[in-house]
Amino acid sequence: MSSPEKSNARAPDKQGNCEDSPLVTEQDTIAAIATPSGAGGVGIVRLSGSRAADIALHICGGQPMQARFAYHRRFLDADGDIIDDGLAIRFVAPQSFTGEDCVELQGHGGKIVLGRLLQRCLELGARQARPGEFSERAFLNGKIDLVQAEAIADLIAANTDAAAKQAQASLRGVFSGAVHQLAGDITKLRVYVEAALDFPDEDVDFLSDGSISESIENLVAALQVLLQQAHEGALIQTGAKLVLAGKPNAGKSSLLNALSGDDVAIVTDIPGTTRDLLRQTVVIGGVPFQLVDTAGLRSSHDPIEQEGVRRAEQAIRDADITLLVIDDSAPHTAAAIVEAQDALLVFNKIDLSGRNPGHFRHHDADAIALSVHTGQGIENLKEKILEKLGLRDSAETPFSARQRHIHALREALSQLLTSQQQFLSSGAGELLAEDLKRTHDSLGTITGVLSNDALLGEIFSSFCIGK
Ligand SMILES: Nc1nc2c(ncn2[C@@H]2O[C@H](COP(=O)(O)OP(=O)(O)OP(=O)(O)O)[C@@H](O)[C@H]2O)c(=O)[nH]1
Ligand SMILES: [Mg+2]
Repeated sequence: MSSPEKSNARAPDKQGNCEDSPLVTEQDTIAAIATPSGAGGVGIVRLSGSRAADIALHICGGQPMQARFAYHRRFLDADGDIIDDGLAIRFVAPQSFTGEDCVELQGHGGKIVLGRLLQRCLELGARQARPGEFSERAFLNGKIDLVQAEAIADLIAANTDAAAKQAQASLRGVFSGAVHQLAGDITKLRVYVEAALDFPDEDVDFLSDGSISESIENLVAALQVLLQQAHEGALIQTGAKLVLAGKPNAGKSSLLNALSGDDVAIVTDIPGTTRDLLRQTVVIGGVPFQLVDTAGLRSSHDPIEQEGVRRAEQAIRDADITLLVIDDSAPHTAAAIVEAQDALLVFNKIDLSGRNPGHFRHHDADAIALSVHTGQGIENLKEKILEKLGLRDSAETPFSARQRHIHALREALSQLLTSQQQFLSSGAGELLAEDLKRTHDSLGTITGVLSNDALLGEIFSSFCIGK
């Protein structure tokens, strides 16, 4: 069970406005198997809600349990037959993960045993929990905010060390803390602006003393840093899509094999070997990448190859980063490079062309010279990929984030920049006050200070059951 250090969210009312509303108490008691399906040494059934203790008391043969003590108990069915034996631990509201009365029944990790134990909980009046419902209740009861709830799911889903470490940081409240700090600074500025508007007859003209412009500038800078960190934090969680594109025979499939350290793609010296997209997950610098190998780009009358090229072009449009692989041992023209736009150019086969390995600039584009055959330049390529995505060192990214947070931060930044421009050109405090409020509201959606049922449904439905 997670116990976040910070608790910032308030329970939202029906309009989704959370400030100063009382704790939400759900009346029904939920139950779920909290451990993964399959065999395990221990399996846990979790109960949360006002009847949790009562239901557990029945299952455990009526012997009372003090909160936060582990009791060795027999778990009984309706006829008094033993389903299993194990540990029962009771948590009393609000000192539990969900903020409600909770019980954990820790038995043996078998499908049948846990299924019967859950069934008994349902017979005694509990309801099967929906995916993420325990975390949702923790959020609604103000135990964790939305970022922390999302971090729990990200921590469970993490498949690299960096992703797990950063999700853990968000769960501790590192990201939320940064958002609150920024929201606090905006509040101070709003108070200052409102005061200046309310007392226009004061000797000092607050609106033109320069401190407002300075504060907005500082806020913009802080928001830009947070946005960059969130961008990195999201990429490390979800991974980036990297597409290998280029003319037939350039060595795209060979590079896919080299980066994944596996012989996943067919390589031949026949141009047009790869016809379809081939995907492979590879970790580079702690960041998971989905590598996509594509059909060589050329015009063809073969309908299969035409479709392959169409898919390749679509993959390039969807990519976070594209490597345009060029055969440096064959004649290549600037045309291929123009096509690349902001792709990273990879000049392959330098074992034949004799070019030095490593980074160089080519027609104002970043280029890497390498040889898949000798391995020279491959490390330079990995570094450049991370640098291009703003991920020089994944270990320095302070927290995990999601696309939802990035959208909200972008919105907040654009509102702030608009307010800055308007204020500089007109000096009108009323408009500034309004824009600052909107910026504040955008930040509020991140931690869930402002939220609605649709958003919550979308977030929590993607959780696993029992969390
Ligand atoms: N000498 C040399 N040959 C290479 C290198 N990389 C790839 N090749 C050769 O180039 C040929 C084409 O390689 P592939 O990886 O199949 O090229 P591709 O870009 O995937 O080609 P298509 O699938 O046809 O689009 C093969 O014979 C590879 O062995 C390299 O670094 N040096
Ligand atoms: Mg290929």
